[in-house]
Amino acid sequence: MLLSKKTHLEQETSTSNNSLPSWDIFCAVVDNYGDIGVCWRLARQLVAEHDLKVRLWTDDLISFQKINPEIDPLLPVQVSRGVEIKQWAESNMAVEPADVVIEAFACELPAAYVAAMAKNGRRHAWVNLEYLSAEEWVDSHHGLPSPHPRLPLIKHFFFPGFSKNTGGLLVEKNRLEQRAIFQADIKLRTAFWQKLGIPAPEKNEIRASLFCYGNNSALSLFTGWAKGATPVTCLIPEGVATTQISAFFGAPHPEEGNLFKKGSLIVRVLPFLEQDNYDKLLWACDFNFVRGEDSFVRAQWAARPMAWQIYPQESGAHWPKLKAFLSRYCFDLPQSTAAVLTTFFEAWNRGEAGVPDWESLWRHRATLEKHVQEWANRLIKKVDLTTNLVNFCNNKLK
Ligand code: TRH
Repeated sequence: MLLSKKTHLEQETSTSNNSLPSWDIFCAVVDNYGDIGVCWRLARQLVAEHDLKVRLWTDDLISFQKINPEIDPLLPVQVSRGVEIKQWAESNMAVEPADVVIEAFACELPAAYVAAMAKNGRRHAWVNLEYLSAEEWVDSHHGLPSPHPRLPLIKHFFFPGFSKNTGGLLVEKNRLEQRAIFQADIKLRTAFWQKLGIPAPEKNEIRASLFCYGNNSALSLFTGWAKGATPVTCLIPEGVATTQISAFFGAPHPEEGNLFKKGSLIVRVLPFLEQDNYDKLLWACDFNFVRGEDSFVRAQWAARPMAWQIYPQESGAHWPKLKAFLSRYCFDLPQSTAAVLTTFFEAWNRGEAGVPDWESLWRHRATLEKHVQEWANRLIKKVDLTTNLVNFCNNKLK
């Protein structure tokens, strides 16, 4: 018998426990993939680990499809990994609000939806999930209320962060154990490279992933790697650093599947990977260049040395955020390593020519490799963001 779409959806999502609160997550994609990247991780963790019924509303299914190939950008409603995914469009909005409503990154809920929350007489937990920052002020702002100016509703601010007074960081249960198994097992890693159609690394090769914003420092990095004595394979997702790849290799339109070689350096252009496979890429590389918010957090769970390009803000507001992170991250490092790492991060973020100085940084490889393990083990001791958020919202519903 053919099932109607609605019945089919109900069946697919019906495994969630009906006595638990329902969740709506709203995600407007400002640009790039971080907004949907964070919301997608949160949504599927709520379903997989907390057995909750979750709707994820987004206005950009095309970006979503890049990190989750199951998504059909033409469907107004669909289910993936037990999450009901809804296109955030006027025509799709006639719904009863969920018990918990997450407004990701101050994306502003539809007025009619907010009015319905106020009108239906039920209690709602309404949370603005903020961007991640390592700055100290986050501790005192996490959890603060913001009463609606007209309606009997209170929105609360929920801040991810690095200290135990914040909402914590997104991390799935057993993720670090899975990573450790993967990193210790050459067969798993070889199978992963095979799946990507890439040979496993040579014995003394350095393998790096590179995900950045338009960054001219990449040219200096390529130059240093190409001239160096050690073979380097740099894996870059399609659409990233294309200007720099073009300029360095004289390739007009670098695209997925391309391989470029100069001296000791090989650059391979990868397709965008499904989010869990991107995690594995970070686990499998010796060094990861990451950016924004979500890849930055995943690189920390990967426990591999990394460099972060923070999302640049016109006013320069990103610099104190970068410094705040570095002061936490470098706290336990020997002074000489901390100094080299800080210089490297700052140069990478300024996009300067001539720097960053890879050679100097890599001399500290052993110290960095030990440090990133300890850092990840320390961070994981704080409760994960999703569990914190579930507890926070359950309290607001009481
Ligand atoms: O794409 P980003 O630059 O996103 C940014 C930041 O979130 C920034 O803070 C925000 O203000 C801005 O968007 C609007 O970088 P980020 O945060 O690392 O997000 C990338 C997502 O894409 C992340 O979830 C990982 C995922 N990804 C894959 O799933 N596969 C891939 O191959 C790659 C390269 C990334």
